[in-house]
Amino acid sequence: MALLSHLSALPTLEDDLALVESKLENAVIAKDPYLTEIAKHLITAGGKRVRPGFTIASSAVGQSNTVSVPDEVLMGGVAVELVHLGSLYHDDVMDEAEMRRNVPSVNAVWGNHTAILAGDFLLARASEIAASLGTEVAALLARTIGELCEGQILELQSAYSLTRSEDSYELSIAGKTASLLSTACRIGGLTGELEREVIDQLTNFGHAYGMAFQIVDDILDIIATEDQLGKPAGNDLIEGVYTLPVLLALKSDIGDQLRELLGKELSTDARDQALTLIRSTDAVEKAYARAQVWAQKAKAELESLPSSPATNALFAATNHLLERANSAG
Ligand code: GRG
Repeated sequence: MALLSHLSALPTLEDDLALVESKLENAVIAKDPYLTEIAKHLITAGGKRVRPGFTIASSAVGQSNTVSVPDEVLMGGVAVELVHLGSLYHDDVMDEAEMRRNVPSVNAVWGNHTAILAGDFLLARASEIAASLGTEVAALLARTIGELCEGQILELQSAYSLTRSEDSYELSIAGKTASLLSTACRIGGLTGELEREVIDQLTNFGHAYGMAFQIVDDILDIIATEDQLGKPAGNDLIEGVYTLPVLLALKSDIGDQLRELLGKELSTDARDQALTLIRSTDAVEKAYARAQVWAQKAKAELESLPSSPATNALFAATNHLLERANSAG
């Protein structure tokens, strides 16, 4: 819960997230206990719950009193986290990942076919909950699932490409990551019945935060230690996913040396050489500056929102994001 545990600005968040937790477990009960166990696997494994946290905080923007949020908001958070979970089940199949949230991945335990179907089951439950929250929420979540797929497909299309552009990178992370964070906030605003203008500002906040979030994640893959990541650094390089720090390093003095190593499958030795090369440039610093620009945009949206404990909590979350990248490595 590292990203949210410091959100003392919103004292009710912890209790609300505990309610989300039991609602999540209830939401994935299937007729067959076998499917229930698989669908619960990553829920009980943990996760930061950033998205439901943002749904809850967004719904409370402008409220001076800190009371627990209504059930509709909590269920909105549950629907968003279920989509996130479904995408992780599918992502781990695509990456042949062995671990997720510090436990063996669903595909590693039950195989690819079961992992895909269980991921579909989570999306189905998310859709059912979204439908109970109204047509607008249902349509929004459906559109967001489409955006996740579009972002991911774009990333696949440029796998191992040394000519991947920064624009293509941005478009991909907008779809695969920022869209769901933005929707988490929008659903908080919608289920909290906030004013349209505020809902739009929260949506923009979530998008900008999500862009910074993914850039920081991509920086960590280059600079963090295996201990900090729970997996070896440079995993994206192994998968041929060339993220912003890599694209910036390709433009630097060592660009030609890096190009020699990349563009194909990598041995662990070649990955380590590539990491050393990238770290020797100012690419990480430049990528961090880009994350800072998005974080500033996120905070600018919050500045025009009514001040409240929830607004302060979203501010704190944005600042904490940048500290994460600063303290790694
Ligand atoms: C079926 C919805 C669906 C999508 C299919 C596979 C796919 C298309 C999209 C993958 C999207 C993806 C995994 C994006 C990465 C998002 C991301 C930054 C994940 C890590 O999020 P955290 O750090 O993880 O919030 P925890 O475990 O804390 O929840």
